[in-house]
Parts: sequence; C-alpha cells; structure tokens
Amino acid sequence: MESNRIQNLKNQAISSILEAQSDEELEELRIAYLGRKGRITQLLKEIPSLSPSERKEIGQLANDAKNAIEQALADSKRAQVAKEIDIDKEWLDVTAPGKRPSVGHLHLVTEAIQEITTIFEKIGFTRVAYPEVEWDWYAFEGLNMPENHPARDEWETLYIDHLENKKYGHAVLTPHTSSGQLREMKRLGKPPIRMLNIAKCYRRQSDVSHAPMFYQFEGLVIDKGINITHLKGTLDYFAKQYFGPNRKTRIRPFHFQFTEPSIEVDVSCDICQGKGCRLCKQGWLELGGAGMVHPIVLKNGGIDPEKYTGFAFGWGVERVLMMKAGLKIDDLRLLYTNDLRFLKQF
Ligand code: FA5
Repeated sequence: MESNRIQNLKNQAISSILEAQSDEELEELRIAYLGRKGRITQLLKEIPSLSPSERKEIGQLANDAKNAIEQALADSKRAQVAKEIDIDKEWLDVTAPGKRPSVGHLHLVTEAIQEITTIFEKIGFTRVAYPEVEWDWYAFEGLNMPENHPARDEWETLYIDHLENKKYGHAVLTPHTSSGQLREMKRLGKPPIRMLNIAKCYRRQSDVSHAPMFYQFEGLVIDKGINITHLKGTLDYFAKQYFGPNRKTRIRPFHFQFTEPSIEVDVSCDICQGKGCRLCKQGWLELGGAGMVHPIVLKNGGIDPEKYTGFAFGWGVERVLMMKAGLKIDDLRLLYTNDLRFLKQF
C-alpha cells in the first residue's frame, strides 16, 4: 500500500465534501468513505496484514485521513445549517462557544469521609465496613452493655421487628460504629489491629446537632503496650491535620461501658469562634468519645487482656465537617436536605 494512494483518497474526499450542496450529498460521501464498506474503512481493515514496519506509517496516515474527512464533514454540516437559516430574520452566531454542561461534585459528607480516611491511612489504619443492620450482641451486649442496662438508653436505638438471632439477639439499625470493634477483633483473630470503620449510624434523634441517620468514624488500635498517650497522640494528630494547627481541642472525663478510662473530645466552635451559639451553646462542640478498650470487650472479641491493650474512639463525621474552618453550617440536618441551593455553595 502506498502512502500516496492514501493522500490522494483523502484529498479527493475533502474536495467532494467542499463541493457538496446538500445534507443528502454529504451523507452519501460519508457512506462512500467512512461507511462499513467505505474506502477508508476498507483501507483500515488491510492494515493488520501489512509488515510491522509498514503498519506504523500506513496506520498513522490512514487514521489521519479518517480524522480529516470526519472534520470536513462536520464543518460542512455546520456551514449547511448556517446557510439554511434566513440571516435577515434569525441571527445565529455559529462561532459562539457551546453551553457548558453543569458538572456536579461529591457530597460534602462523602468528601469529609475521603479526607478522614486519607489522614488515618497515613498512620497505618485500614478502612473496613461492617453491616448497617447489626445484631444486639455486637452493638451492646458484647460491648459490656447487657440487656436492660441503663447505658443503652443514650443510643436511642431503632430495633427491627421479627428479626432475631438465637446467639446474637435482636436486629438493630447500627446505632454506633463501635459494633465494628468486636467484628474486627473476631475477623483478625489476633493483634496487631489498626482499624478505621466509617459507617452510617441510626438513632431516634433530630435537632441542630443530631440527625436520625449520620456517619461515625471509629478507630481501634490493639497491640502489646498500647496506652492512653497513644490515644491522645492519635487524636491530636487528627485534629491538627483536619482543622489546621490553630484550633483548640479539649478532653473531658466521661463514662462508656466499653472503655476504661473514657473521655469525650470537644473542639472550639468555628461558627461563633468559641463565644457560644445556637449550635454549640457554650463555645465547644462535642466531636466524639474515646478511651482504653475495656478488658471485658477484649475478652468478648477473643483477645487476651493480660497480653494486649488497646484504645478506641468514635466521632461524628458531620460534626467534624461542620467544624472545619469557614464552612459555617450551623444545623447538621441541612447536610441531608438534598437542597441543591445549599449544596452548590460548597
Ligand atoms: C458513641 O457512639 C461511642 N460509640 C463513641 C466511642 C467509641 C466511645 C469508642 C469510646 C470508644 P456518642 O453517642 O457520644 O458515643 O456518639 C459519638 C459521636 O457521634 C457524637 O459525639 C457525635 O459527634 C456523633 N453523633 C451521635 N449521635 C448523633 C446524631 N444523632 N447525629 C449526628 N451525630 C451524632
């Protein structure tokens, strides 16, 4: 096959296209050159049978010819349309740029989850996911909260009717990601564990800082010699990475049945700069709880508490997102209204 033949074919096609007077003629030319049995299409089919040295050069030329013919057809069609419009009555600027299709972006909460994941992956945490519909044992009993224990009240749990497991009890909509602690211990069988469980949680709650469906991120680290300074260091690292170096966090003693000792962590409010507002009330917003994993929980997960210790923390994704500098979202439920006017601002 000679390169001249391809060049001639291309020139012939383009000059015929330039002379064409109607859409029909253009379509005939398209079929003659680029259709299933068209001359350029045939030529492209012959390429695989050429010698390797020829294949590259001829392939390139044939493709160039195909692109040039396609371009000439498109330009001609545009010119044809312009001709058909009565310029005196209707004015069309065929050179005006087209309208850009609007491009969306990920939801703010999805972006926050990605950012949180990246921060923890940098220090060796592995992201996991566990069921949204969970057994009572993983959500409460195995976490040292037996049935009828008053501590359960705080979770305002949604139970699922008529679904029960003989060993693990009722089915619930996961009220917190701490159920993932026991699942991870059982999955891995033995430390070291460095888990990051980010999942949807459900509670019967709704106000400026609570939604019935929200996300938590749960960290769990278990190994020999893990102590509370590792927990404090990890939480400080996260706060610095996520909020920047200048924001203040504070820890308060607290009580959870599944950690001992337990703490809660607050961040200075970005909405009111710590003065107190309708969201935070007193200048600090609670982000979540944390503590050293209770020996009973380690035992329930099949891990020897004489050999190993660990820490855990569970924070709200929406809460940390709302406290990011400059976002100024003062009602958590706004994130889930699906109102584009709200979402487009970010
Ligand atoms: C817990 O859920 C514990 N599992 C946290 C934990 C994990 C403690 C590991 C110790 C060790 P709490 O109920 O306080 O704790 O919830 C933790 C965080 O989840 C809250 O501080 C808040 O940031 C977020 N949160 C809780 N309920 C809601 C809700 N309804 N809407 C939005 N965020 C919520």
